[in-house]
Amino acid sequence: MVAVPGGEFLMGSDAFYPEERPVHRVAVEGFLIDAAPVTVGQFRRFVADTGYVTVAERPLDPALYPDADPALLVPGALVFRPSSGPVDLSDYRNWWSYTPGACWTRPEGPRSDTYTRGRHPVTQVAYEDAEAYAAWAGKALPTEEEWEYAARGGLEGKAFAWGDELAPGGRMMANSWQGEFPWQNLMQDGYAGTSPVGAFPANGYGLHDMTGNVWEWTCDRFTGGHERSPCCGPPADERIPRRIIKGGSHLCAPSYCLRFRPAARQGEAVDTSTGHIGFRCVMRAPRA
Ligand SMILES: [Ca+2]
Repeated sequence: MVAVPGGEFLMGSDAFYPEERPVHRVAVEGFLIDAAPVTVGQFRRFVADTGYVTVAERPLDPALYPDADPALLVPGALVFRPSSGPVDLSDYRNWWSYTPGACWTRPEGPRSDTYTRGRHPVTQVAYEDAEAYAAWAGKALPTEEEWEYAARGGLEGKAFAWGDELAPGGRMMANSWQGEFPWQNLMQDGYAGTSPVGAFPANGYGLHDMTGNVWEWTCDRFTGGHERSPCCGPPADERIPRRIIKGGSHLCAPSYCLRFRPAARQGEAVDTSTGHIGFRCVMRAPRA
């Protein structure tokens, strides 16, 4: 883990999406934070130690999903599938599909695996899965304020975790999506999906993959009412509580969804597991 010194910072951004406004000054106490998202390998040790079964691996209770097709009430998760060409960008179903059998060991469904992805961020983890891992590790999930403060790496008011330029000197600084979403993934950053943690430069605090690669759960409830960006997944079901996710992912296309930035935020339903959401943990000093 990396020690992040306490201090004040400008949180949010007035330059991008409404849910990030207004910029406001926030004070944060020092804390420790994982240098990278929790990996598949680390999550594997947690499951081996505890026998934990993730939300995506459990049967769904029909009482909780009265409107759902019973055929879909089987264990599974949301899987991204690129379209074969341009599609209606307002309909998430053009690239997201609920896939029976998809889970953290099989992120794209039963025919996929993670044998070569031990150092990639774990995905297909719902909020309570992240919480359970954190508790096992003797850690906690970050608040949104802690997360954004850490992601900024000591820079003040910059668009990205490394400054204001998207690709300084032509260098890709995070795993996002280059090309036309959701069909043309040019992979100028070298990766079509997730990437091994640490494949991109660390920020000013020595933290890797704070932005891009996978969105990360925070412990803060999302109470805003903004329209969810369809690239990030299904629209909110008001009956399901939401938590704030931060950092954007390998599916963030600058032409469509410029959210691999410290200020970017979305509200994610706590029961959602997808291939572009993971998490990292923090440790706080005990209060006297
Ligand atoms: Ca990429």
